[in-house]
Amino acid sequence: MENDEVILLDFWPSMFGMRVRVALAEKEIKYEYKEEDLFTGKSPLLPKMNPVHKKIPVLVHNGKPVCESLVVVEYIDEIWKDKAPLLSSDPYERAQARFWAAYTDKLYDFGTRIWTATKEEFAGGKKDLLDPLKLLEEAALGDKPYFGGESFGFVDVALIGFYTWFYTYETIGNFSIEAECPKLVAWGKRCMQRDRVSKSLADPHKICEVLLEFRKNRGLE
Ligand code: GS8
Repeated sequence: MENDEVILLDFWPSMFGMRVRVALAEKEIKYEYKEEDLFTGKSPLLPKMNPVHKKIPVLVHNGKPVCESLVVVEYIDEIWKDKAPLLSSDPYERAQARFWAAYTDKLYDFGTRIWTATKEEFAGGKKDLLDPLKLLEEAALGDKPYFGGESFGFVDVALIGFYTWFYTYETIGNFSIEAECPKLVAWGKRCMQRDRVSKSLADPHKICEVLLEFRKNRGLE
């Protein structure tokens, strides 16, 4: 384990990549970060390591690739199981966590609809994003500090990258997620107080800046 070679193929604003970065940080695993600049093109390594989807993130552990962010996070949790467990030892709690983590994937398309929308399209997109966020807040988080209860875990890892995009969705869509989902935003702030989490994430303002530039270039602003 000590001499393991761990490489992460990633792209800085990716909420999926952020899941893996956070999981590795929680486990205090040293790794080599390789940026795949998806704005300008992929390196030949990416399709080699992920021939099916050709997407980041890919974790390359001792030369062997593991793909799909949630699969990677589970793999990390299993391999480095002695430190900071992310999934519960209880099978039912594990099943619930996997269910909600998979549910967070939905947010990607709804979020993308906001930053690729024309101003006229925002209204519908806003509700499409807020509805699943409200459901996550009410049905999965409730009054707990973290989704799994008292400690930071699998669903928190799955969702926290999306939290860094909230600022972009709100700025471009001109609405407040905090006004609609106060407990969820309080959860995000709580997670950000963990150094291992906040240091692994992209800067929300930088994400927004890049996306506003994209919109300007496409004539959407
Ligand atoms: C999604 C990864 C993904 O969309 C996962 O790992 O959880 N279900 C996958 N990766 C994007 C970057 S994030 O927007 C990607 O690599 N896109 C490149 C492409 O589509 O060619």
